[in-house]
Amino acid sequence: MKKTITLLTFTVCILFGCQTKNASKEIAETTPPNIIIIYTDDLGYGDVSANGATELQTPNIDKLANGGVRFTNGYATSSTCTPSRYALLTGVYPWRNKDAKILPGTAPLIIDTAQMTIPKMLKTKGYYTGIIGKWHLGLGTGNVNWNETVKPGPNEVGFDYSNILAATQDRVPTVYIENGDVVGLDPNDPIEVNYKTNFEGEPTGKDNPELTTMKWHHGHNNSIVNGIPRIGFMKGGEKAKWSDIDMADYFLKGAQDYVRKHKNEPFFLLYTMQQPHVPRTPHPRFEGKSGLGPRGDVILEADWCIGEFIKTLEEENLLENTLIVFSSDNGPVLNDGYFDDAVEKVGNHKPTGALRGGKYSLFEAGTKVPFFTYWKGKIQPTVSNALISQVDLLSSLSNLVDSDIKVDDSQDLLDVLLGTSKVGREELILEATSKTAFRQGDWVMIPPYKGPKVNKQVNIELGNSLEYQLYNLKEDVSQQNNLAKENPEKLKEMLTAFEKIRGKGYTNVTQLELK
Ligand code: NG6
Ligand code: CA
Repeated sequence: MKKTITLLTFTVCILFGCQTKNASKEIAETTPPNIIIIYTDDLGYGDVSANGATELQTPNIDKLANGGVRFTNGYATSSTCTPSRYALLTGVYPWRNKDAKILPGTAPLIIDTAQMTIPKMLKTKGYYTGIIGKWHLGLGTGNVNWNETVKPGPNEVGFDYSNILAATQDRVPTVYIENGDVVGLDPNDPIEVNYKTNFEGEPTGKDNPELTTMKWHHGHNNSIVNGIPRIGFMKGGEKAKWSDIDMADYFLKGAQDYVRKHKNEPFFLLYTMQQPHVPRTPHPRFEGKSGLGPRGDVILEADWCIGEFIKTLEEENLLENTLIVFSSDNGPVLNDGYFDDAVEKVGNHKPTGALRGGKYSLFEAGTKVPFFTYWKGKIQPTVSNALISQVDLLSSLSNLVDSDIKVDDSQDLLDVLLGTSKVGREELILEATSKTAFRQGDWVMIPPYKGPKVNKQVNIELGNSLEYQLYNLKEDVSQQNNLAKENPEKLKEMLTAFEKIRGKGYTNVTQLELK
């Protein structure tokens, strides 16, 4: 059908000399474009100078943001990692999958191998697909034996190539896994991982602080690797353990090698960077460079990596035929479990920008993240206020490559991604540790939830309240004025629309407790 229309338009244009063209379709004519998603970990809306940061400069990320579409209403689906990554890859809201929550390193794969994913969709169109970086979507089916090929994992849900860290930089196993195999594993020194009990005789952050070079603040007091106490216990695999300070370079090189190797075929790359998640371990080249402590330093490091990566794309003449999407899996946090000066040295830097909340929060800073699309010579630089979510990538990219695959929660917003339309979604469900809120137009409604108002350990407001909350983001982007009481009509309208998608039984508050 699409082809017939294109042919018709083409014929009509030859006959009558068309001046106006369907912009996004014309863009897609340079088919098939390579597609790269650069996905950072815990980078806040305000952590990027293109989004207004003044205390730290991110010139390479800015190049994407200012040379493409810079979204001011671009969302991760969740304010934590696993659910956001799940939705990005599958086009399904994370709250539909009860397992889509922060996973231990031993968790089984939470994507059904029969489920549609971005890489699977792209493979139907002849793409080579790869992921390099953080995974955190579970591996195997239960008891993983890390000394054999670990599966199912990324390669079973659509990736031809994978080189990943299993969960997070602060969780064991602290090894890279390439196409299911631990990189550099010595069979005589097998790896064992346990999240409940330690292995006899193995030191821990809790009992052996003298062996740590980074101190834990909350959690993070199990096995010690490279002087850093982690979450979870691990034994063996000495030679295979990653070097934290070299991780950024390792993944960058992987991403560069990947594009060089696959430049002659359409490729997809999901480059999932570990920065600025804890533990923040900048390479010595970046140590002290931001003046904001290690958190700022690793943001500079990530920005540098992106610059080097773009250089590679330029050198290989790939930039004109590659769509780059840049985003982050959730909002920012300063102290996420280690004493690393993130709080002490933040100074005037505002990782959340003007937004309320942060990582783990139902408030805006939890899910509204840096979101940019860049395609040299194809996307015209613009700022877009259109509402868009990472869950929309599957159906939008599907349209880009002329595939018919669509997933219900994922809206086809290709024109919005390419900047030729500024009409985004009408509504979006936002999620934070299994609690959900609702954005519609300029409004956000947060239903009542029991729970602490502030997560004291990370010092972030979570959005819990026994009252309904209603904010008009156009007038109040910082969510300071709860309009629920003075606007009962709007509240009711939002609640009805929310429950139509979300169903009932989403809150832990009963009618009696409502204020
Ligand atoms: C939390 C960790 C935090 C971080 C987070 C996952 C503790 C006390 N906190 O449980 O440090 O690892 O999980 O972050 O252990 S995420 O970005 O992958 O969702
Ligand atoms: Ca994250």
